[in-house]
Amino acid sequence: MASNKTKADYPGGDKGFSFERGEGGETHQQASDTGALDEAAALTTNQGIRVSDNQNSLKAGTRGPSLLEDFVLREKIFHFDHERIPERIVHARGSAAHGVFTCTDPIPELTRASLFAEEGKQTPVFARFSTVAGGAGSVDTPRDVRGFAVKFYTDEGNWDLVGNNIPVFFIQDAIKFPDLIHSVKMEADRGFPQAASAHDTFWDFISLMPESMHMIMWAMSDRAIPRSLRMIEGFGIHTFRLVNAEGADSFCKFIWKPRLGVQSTCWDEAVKIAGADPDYHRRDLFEAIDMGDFPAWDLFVQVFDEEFAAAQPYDVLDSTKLIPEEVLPPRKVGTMELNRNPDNFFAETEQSAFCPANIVPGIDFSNDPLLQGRLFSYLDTQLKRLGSTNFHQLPINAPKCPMHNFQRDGHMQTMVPKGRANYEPNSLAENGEEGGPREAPATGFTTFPANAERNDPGLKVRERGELFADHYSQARLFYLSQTDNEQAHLASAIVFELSKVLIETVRIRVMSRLRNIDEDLARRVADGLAMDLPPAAPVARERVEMDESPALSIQKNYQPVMQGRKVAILFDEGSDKAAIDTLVAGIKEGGGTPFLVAPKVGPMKVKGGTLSADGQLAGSPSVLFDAVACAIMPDNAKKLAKESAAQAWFMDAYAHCKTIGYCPATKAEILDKLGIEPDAGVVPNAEFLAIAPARHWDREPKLRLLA
Ligand code: HDE
Repeated sequence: MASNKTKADYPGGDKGFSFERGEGGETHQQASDTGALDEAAALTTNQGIRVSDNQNSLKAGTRGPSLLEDFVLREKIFHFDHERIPERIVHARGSAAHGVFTCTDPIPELTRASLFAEEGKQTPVFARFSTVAGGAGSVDTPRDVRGFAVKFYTDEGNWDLVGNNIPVFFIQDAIKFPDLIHSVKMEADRGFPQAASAHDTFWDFISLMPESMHMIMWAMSDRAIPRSLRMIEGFGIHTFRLVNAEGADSFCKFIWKPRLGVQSTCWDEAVKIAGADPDYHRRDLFEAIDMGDFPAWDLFVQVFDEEFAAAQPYDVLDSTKLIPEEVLPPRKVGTMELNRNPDNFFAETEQSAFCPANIVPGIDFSNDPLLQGRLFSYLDTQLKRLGSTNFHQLPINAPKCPMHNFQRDGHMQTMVPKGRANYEPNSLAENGEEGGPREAPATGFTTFPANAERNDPGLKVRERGELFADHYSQARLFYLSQTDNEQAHLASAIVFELSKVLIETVRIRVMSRLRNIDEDLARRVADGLAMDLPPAAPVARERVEMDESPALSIQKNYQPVMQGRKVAILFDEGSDKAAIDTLVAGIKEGGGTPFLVAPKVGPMKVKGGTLSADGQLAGSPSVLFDAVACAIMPDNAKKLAKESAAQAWFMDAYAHCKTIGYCPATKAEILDKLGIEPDAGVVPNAEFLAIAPARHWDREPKLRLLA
């Protein structure tokens, strides 16, 4: 049968092969391969056999059955059938990039870790950001915690700092992790909802686990709906230990702070982004790096000793507690810049294997029972996912410093060790043979000897530290440290989530816990649900009052800078190019990215030339941008006023409290008719650039009934 493909239809068709249609209609593929085809250009099987025809399987006659001997077909389909590997049970949806960590403020007095030894010392890194609950194909903007995992390829081995964008966690002990994750994932019988915590089983579990209340405050806050992965903080969460060259130790928490500041979306915006661009965060990270706008974070440490720890009203081994920055100011040690996208998503992002147990000399663990459980889990999970104990040999996981030992064989072994020395000690060197590596007592990793607390008799128990029982003090600290607007977002998020909970007793139980955090919060949630407030739940340990921590608020620390922001300009036929050019230049000058939106994408005639849009109006809703402006002629504005995509464009920007820059025709024909009144953030184009990246939250009460 004739194929109707021609050379141009085939990728690589211009690289030496030509596909020609034969006379009379039958196809024959004619390779311009005279044997001189270079190695890279020739398509081969996995055995290196050159493939002459990649379009047709081998058949017994033109219309006959396919033949089993077709090893080209069989190999190709066999490999395809096995392309998927198990996705991560948590953090399945992720995006990653390569970069470099530069030590800016060495801390040799605290740690012998080589990456912190000298100013200017550079260490390659690979960072992967993720959501927790959804599958690998789920959307990027659900309400969820974001994973923030960094692999440092140090010259003394790999160190993985596997953290989140929230400094505390839901549970105190690893033994509860499978329960937590089962409860938040899609429900077991129905397979929904995906990537969402707003359902019965999650809130049922949470309501029965008062230790989760602090984390719930964070998860219901705007932290859980970030604007960009480039604008999230990162936290190692657990207390770790630093050990210096003399063997002296200190405790330490790790914190990443984004150079672009922390910024979040609002809930309505996050929901709409999920529809407009399910890959929103992945695309944002990829495009920023691709255009050379490299995201950067500063790494800080909070360093303390046993005495400090003993003086706090909480246990530093409890992962549901943080150390307020105002109490213990973080100290900067270096900067991470992500500057290279992976070449291949599967080989790098998907196969990257992080493990909190990967530490280097100078860093050690604490007895945090959540951390201790993680030390087991990750290695185990890699074997399941990557299928071999040799997963460390994959390029993305391999250390960049020398690595040799006597571990041998196993599935997919890629190393080819020479000689007989596969055991230690051996005396083969005395026989003139290769003896292999030896222990390094002076420079090798040695575990810090402290075990439990000094006065702990160390009996085997299934118990928690006394202070672990205070579940509410820090939840209250977080809530009270937020702005009024942030508190309203938080209360509204709980109302939204509980409104999706169908079991009434669960809602009631959650409210009974909220009363122990803050009466006002509990009242707002009860009002939002139109339910009565239940009595407060009994508490295991009385709350202590803590000083507010402004560092916990996004809005109190927000710096409206253009750097790293994406700003859209809507235009149409006949628009004034000079006005658009001015806006574009101003956005670029501030380090932002302009994006032209028009009803059509092709080149359009405008006053002063032609312009092509970067995106079509219906496919480029304003939720995808940080701020919007426009330059439209009166007739076109009249036309656009009837277009629902244009109406939604402005209404959403307004409702999401963004800055809107307007031209006279847009104001008269569109904004006025939509009821969008000028305010501090709805301004003529001439005033737009100065305030573009700001969010105008004081507009919100006019637009939305918040709890
Ligand atoms: Fe994880 N976690 N986790 N986790 N976690 C995994 O390891 C686990 C916890 C975190 O981009 C898994 O390779 C247990 C806290 C990140 O590839 C698994 C417990 C924090 C990532 C696992 C926790 C994290 C993971 C799944 C309770 C913040 C993604 C796939 C003790 C400090 C890393 C994998 C990446 C991934 C287990 C709790 C962060 C199953 C048992 C707390 C960022 O091993």
